Parts: sequence; C-alpha cells; structure tokens
Amino acid sequence: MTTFWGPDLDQLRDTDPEVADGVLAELHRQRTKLQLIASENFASPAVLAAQGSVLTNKYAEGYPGKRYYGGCEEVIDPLEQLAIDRAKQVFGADHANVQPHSGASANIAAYFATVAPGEKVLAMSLPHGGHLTHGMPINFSGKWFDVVSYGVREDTEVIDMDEVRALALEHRPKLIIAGWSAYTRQLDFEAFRAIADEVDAVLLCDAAHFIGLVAGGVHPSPVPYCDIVTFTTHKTLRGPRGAIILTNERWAKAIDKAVFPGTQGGPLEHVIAAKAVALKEAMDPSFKGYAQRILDDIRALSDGLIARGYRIVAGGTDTHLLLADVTPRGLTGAEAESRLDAAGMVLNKNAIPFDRHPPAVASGIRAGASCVATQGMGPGELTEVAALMDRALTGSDDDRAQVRGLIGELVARFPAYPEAGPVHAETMG
Ligand code: DSN
Repeated sequence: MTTFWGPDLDQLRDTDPEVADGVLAELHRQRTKLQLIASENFASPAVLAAQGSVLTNKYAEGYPGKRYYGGCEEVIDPLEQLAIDRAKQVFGADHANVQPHSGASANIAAYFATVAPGEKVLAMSLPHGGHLTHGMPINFSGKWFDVVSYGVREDTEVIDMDEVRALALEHRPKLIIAGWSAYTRQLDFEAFRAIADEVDAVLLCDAAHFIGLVAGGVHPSPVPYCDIVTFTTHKTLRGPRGAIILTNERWAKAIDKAVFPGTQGGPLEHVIAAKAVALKEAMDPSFKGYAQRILDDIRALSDGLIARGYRIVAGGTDTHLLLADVTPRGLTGAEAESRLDAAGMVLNKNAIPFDRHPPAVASGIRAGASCVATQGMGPGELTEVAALMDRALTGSDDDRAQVRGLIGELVARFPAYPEAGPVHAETMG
C-alpha cells in the first residue's frame, strides 16, 4: 500500500503514548459495551480515514471557486463540490452547505440568515424533546431571540398541531422550527408548512436525529416542505461529527453567507471529505436495509420493555429512539442510567414530558438503535437486550455483574470494529 500520512496508531504511540492509550481505551469501550446512545453511531473506517487525513492542513475560507486562500482549486474545491452534489442528490435538495462544524453551528447559521435579535421564534420546548438551540433560556437562542415554545399533549405525549397553529397565530413568529432531540413520532411536515404559510414564517427543520432514516427511505423527508433543513452527519447518517444545511433556491445565498463569513471561518475540509464518504455510503442500496434494521431493532426493544412493565413515552416509536419512563419500576432516570452502565449498557437519562423530576435526575431513559443496527444486531438480539436491561435495572449488583458478562458475549458476536479483515459490507455500507 502507498504511504498514507493519515491515522497511524504506531506513530501516535511513538509521539504521544498517553493520547494513543486514550484512543485505544475508547475503542475498547466502544467494542465491549452496548452502545445505545441515540445520537451516536460507528462511523466506517473509510469515514475515519478521510477525517484523519492531511486535508486538515488546508485553509479554504469561502466556497468552491471563490476562496480567500490559494491552493484550493486542485483538490479542495472538487472535494467540497462532491460533498455538496452528493448531499443534494441524496435528499433531493436545491442547495447544500456542507461547512457547519456541528448541529448547533448549523442552527446558529439558520437563525443568522432568517431572524434578527429580539424577533419571535416558535420551537419545541427542551423539556418536551426540543434541542438546546430551540430556545433554551441560557442558550444563545433563548438569550437573543423571543422564543415561544410548543410541546406535546399531556394525554398523548404527541405534538398537537392545533396548539402549534394557535401559538403561531397568537405570536406571529418570523421563524418556526420543526425538529427535536428526544421525540419518537414523525412530524407532520405538511401541517408545519401550512402554519408557516399562514403566518408568513420561515420553516426550519432540525432533522439531526432522523436524517439517516430519511436517507434510507424509511422516514418522510422534510425537504419538500421546509425552507431550510439542518442536520448533523454523525447520528443516524453514520458519518463524521459535523453538520449540513439544505435549502431551497430562495434561501441558498443567505445560508451560505450566514455560515461564512456570518458565523464560521475556515471550513474543516477533512471533515467535509468524510461527509462526502458518508453520503456515498448512504447512497448504497445496503443503507436502506440498515435504516429498516434500525426501526426493527428499536421496536423490538420497545416491545420488550413494555412487556416488562415500562411505560414507553407516546406509546411507541416511529424513529430510531425510544423514551422509557422508568418510574413505574420504582427508579429515576439517573439511577437507571447508572445501573445500566454497571451492566455494560450505555445510554442517557432523559426528561420525559411533564417530568416531576429535575433534568439531572429525570424520570426516563433514552435509547437508540443506530449503533446496534450498524453492528448487525437484529430484533432477536434487541428482544434479548430488553430482558437484560430489566434484569440490570431491577436486580442486585450480582445480577448486574452477570448481565455485564452476557453483554460482553453479545457484543463479541457483533463487533463494532472487527479486529481484522474488511468490515462487513452490509453493516458498514
Ligand atoms: N446532544 C445531542 C443529542 O444527544 O441528542 C443533540 O445535539
């Protein structure tokens, strides 16, 4: 193989053994525990290779064909254009900006392009499943904008579009945000569009969590309905850490200006190259099977928990994640997170709508199936996981130690990054 001045662990070990040990320890942790955090995934070796490459060295402020640095035309421009073209192709969008460093950066740019400080925004409340950038009081969004929040109904735990419309008519927001971090049902994009049109608001979808399901064809696309769609590339899309913004023609220029020079400087071209790789993987027919497996897996986990007395928020899930209320089993979310971790299962405590506990304690846990589906686990394994979860949550320390062993055996059968040989094509795209 030709010399590749990229991720070379031996070189890292020679230069900085402490960091090398940290990388290996994290690889070990990812391989030996069950990863159920809904916003995580295992990026493929191809994505990791692009992200760890010499492209990190290049400054490229601007956009392909119009840069503020020399040396971009030969390689950087075509690579960024490739990422842009693939993003447009995968999602059928008019325009794509592939430079945002993160989901929060993408949302900052979307605000910057569409609203002025002090103007009204309508978005989902954080305690009901929204994101920090959707108006949390101590986030930039809550500090700089007049954010009105919508939530879910107490009886159904589902967004009530009549309430969204009533709030929009009352407050006349300039920007409406559809999107979430912890919600399990599909959004009614058509209804959001009708409400935005009625009050002449810009419609933004924060599709960070479910965008991989859209790419895989198992979830409706927000693109035909929304002016702007932001999403991270590392969750269900299984790419590098970062984000992309899709827009229609009308918002294309404003979004590009809002990203650079509005809110960011030099783009991370190594990450952009890795985004291009992830988008190519998402175009592979096997990605549809991956997306469907995510849904099959999370439903098996959800059914298994319901059968054991847990209450699943909103009665189930249409996405890659579930929210389980653990209080019927006499636990808080914080206790559940820590007991599961002791048993080798990694997820996060999460507030549930109308939670009586503060967020640091919470009544729920959030679990996602993106990682386990990447590993190739199917509904049979997730049914087994539900039983192990219940044992870890309700049993003794001894039970948790035994479950830890069983989880070790399960993940060894479905290794996240196999020790040697090619990663199996079906699961890694
Ligand atoms: N913090 C992410 C999540 O876990 O949902 C969203 O940015």
